[in-house]
Amino acid sequence: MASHSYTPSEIEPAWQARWAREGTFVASEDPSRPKYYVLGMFPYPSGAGLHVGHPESYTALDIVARYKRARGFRVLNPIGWDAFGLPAERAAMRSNRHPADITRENIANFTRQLKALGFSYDWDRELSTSDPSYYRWTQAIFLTLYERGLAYLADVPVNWCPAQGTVLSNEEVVDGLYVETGDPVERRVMRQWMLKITAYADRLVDDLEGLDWPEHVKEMQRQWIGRSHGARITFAVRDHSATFDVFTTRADTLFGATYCVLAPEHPLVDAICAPDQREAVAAYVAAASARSDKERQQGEKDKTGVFTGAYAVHPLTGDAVPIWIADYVLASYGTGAVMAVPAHDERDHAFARAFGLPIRQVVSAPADHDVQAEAWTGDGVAMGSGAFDGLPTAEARDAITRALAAQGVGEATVSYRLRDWLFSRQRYWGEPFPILHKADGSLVPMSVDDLPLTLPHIDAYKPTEDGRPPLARAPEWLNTTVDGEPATREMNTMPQWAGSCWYYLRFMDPHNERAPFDPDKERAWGPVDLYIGGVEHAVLHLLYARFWHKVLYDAGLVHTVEPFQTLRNQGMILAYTCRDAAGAYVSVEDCVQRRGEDAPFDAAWAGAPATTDWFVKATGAPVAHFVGKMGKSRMNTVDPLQIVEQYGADTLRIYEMFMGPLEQQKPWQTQGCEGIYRFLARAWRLLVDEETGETRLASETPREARRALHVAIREATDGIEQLKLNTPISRMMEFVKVALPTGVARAEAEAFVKILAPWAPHLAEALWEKLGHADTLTHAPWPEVDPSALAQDTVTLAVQVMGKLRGEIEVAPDAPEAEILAAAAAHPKVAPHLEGRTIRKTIVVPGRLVNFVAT
Ligand code: ANZ
Repeated sequence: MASHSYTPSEIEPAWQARWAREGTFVASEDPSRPKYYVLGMFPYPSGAGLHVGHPESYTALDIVARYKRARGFRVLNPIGWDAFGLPAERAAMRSNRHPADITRENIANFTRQLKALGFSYDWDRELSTSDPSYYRWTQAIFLTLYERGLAYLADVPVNWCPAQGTVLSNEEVVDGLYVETGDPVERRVMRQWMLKITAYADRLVDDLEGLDWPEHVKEMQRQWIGRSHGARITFAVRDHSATFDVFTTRADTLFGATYCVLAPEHPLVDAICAPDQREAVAAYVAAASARSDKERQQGEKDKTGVFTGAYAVHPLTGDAVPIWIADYVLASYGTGAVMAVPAHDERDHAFARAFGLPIRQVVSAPADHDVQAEAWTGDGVAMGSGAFDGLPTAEARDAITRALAAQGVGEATVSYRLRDWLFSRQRYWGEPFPILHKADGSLVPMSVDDLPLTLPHIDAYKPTEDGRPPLARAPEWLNTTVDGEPATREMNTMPQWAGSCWYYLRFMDPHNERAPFDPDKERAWGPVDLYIGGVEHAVLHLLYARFWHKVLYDAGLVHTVEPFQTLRNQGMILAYTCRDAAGAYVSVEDCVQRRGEDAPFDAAWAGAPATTDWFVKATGAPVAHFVGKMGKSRMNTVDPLQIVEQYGADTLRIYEMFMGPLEQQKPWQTQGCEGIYRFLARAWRLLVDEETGETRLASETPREARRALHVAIREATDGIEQLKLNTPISRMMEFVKVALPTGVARAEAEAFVKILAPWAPHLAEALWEKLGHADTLTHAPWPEVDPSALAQDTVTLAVQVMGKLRGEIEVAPDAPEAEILAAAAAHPKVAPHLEGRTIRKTIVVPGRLVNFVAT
């Protein structure tokens, strides 16, 4: 090896140290410059450390950050830790160490790893949600919500996991089991903190319009909120003072309502139940309580239910309508009661068939459609509906709603699937609630000046023997006084979502000790211009953060209605995986592919079916080889630091981008780093004489090299602007290949180093230094494309006869049409096809093709 060859292990740590020493990436607050705020969803500092999936979005964001600096922006590119949460608490339980200690160690490990990758973070702004100097303000923002009437205590049915001693969110429960541990989950009514996110439902839907987000993410949010326009209709109970409301989107079908259904949890169930039905109803309600909402809605075909013995009065006809209880009606949606129209609703149809209830058609259906056999759910014209007969569905819906409103028994209304947010957890490692309970049951919020309310030390991080949350283990903390009277603190803590609801705001002003952030700083930096994270956060994190942001907007603390202007998702990085005949995972590195003789690692691509010509090297036992998720238990994770050691951080960064478009899933293949490394070593040799270490510059740049460079500048610029960060790498590779034999002059050398910098910042800095610059290239202006350099000496045109490709010609880019046509017609493969024919028409598409229409 020549003594001055490309050596990332020397270049990279040196430049990382220098950037840190010189504060190169400390965010400039210079108001005369435009701002740009890039943010990656901050990591949870797990015990496993970074894997190669993490740097994907971080590299993309770092490329944008470095580009924007070169474009004269002041850039905010911060990093922090989403540090509260269950895994640290579980690790604490296992080892009986404080979760804060475990978290600190994990953060130190993540920090070391991230720093080795050369991201241009402003480390001065690092924050951790579990740090009292941070969660003090999470508590303060909770008080803002409380003061605005958006936080309240309520007795709510919750998913209770006895084994973990905590409630779980609906998303954490699948088939009655906690997804993380497989422990059974039951439903219980418990007093919990709720946040009134439903008060923001409309704005959370409507404001999606103005956001540059992937459409599927917006749609998932809309679905989650589930806004539905319909009517509320009041039914009186016959021989009873009670009434109940139903929610329907099809008021036009009111005359087809042949029975009503209350959810098993509906408050009227007991009151209206006929004495002889009481026992059956009670048994049904008890059985239903064991089934989750999801299970209840799934049993499409086998509908269950029970008659109450009571009847409702039809609001327009006065007919008696039997009232049933059935768990296909959810207590938590609409009003928890429906008018059932079996002729026009599939669920009602199945139920009516099962229980022999009448099916009455009130909307015209196609002639061959029999509503007794199958519900007609489409639109039509009202029939069997008295004065409303003949009205098309939409009009009938409005007319019937108006008629009901006139009688005071109905109105147009909107229903939402979104529920208020259950905001407390029976856990230790979360933010304590800054609220005191007095003996008389009243609540006293703490003063912001008394925050943070820090977590007490406890002897074990698990629920008490009698099932109370872990904080019940700290009685001296729990029992306190307020205004001289005894009071107790909350035993619950906030969910992990809390800290991530506003961290992007704290990054704007991370050391503020008087407020969560200074509104002036928010005006200077907000909103986040580019936010990147995994699609798994498409709903909850993004919805919760948008909700808090809007509350802060209403409180006058932030100046935009939305926190994240542009959002992109990164695709998951997959990994080649091996499993033996017994189904056990085997490390890919221990396996080999054999086709007759030993073959090197195969370049099979994503989506390829499992191949079976793979074997364990040591034993020769066959294994299945396929592309799957990366995970420790699958023995296929790749440690980024190992790649850094082997090839350098610049190679890792480029490989992460070179694998494919950001949003796509793609399999990691360490061997792919080889080619990237060779490219970077070549880029080094383009500008450095490896024998002497001297800078290598030509007096002039050959035309082809200059052209390749400007193509690369164009692609790099457009690529970053559009977040297409893989293709510019190929253009840079082409440039280096063309330029290497001759070398390039200073102007081209500098321009190349500048566009290389976002992808391979260490190498670029080292080359910039070789080119004689004393300062970092961070603020060196981004190069402009020279259109004249892009011009080609000749262009290739396809020549067609009657649309059929017959040959190709090379012409000057500005050749006159007559010349092009003459050259095309004379082409030896074209001429025979024109012989003896008359040319009726000629088509010339400049730069692309010539077509002769001949008969
Ligand atoms: C009568 C009717 C007739 C209905 C018809 C539909 C078709 P979306 O669009 O999702 O809002 N519904 C109302 N509350 C319910 C609850 N708590 N549990 C289960 N189903 C409920 O759906 C609204 C429709 O879902 C409502 O309109 C109601 O059935 C049912 F031909 O009322 B409809």
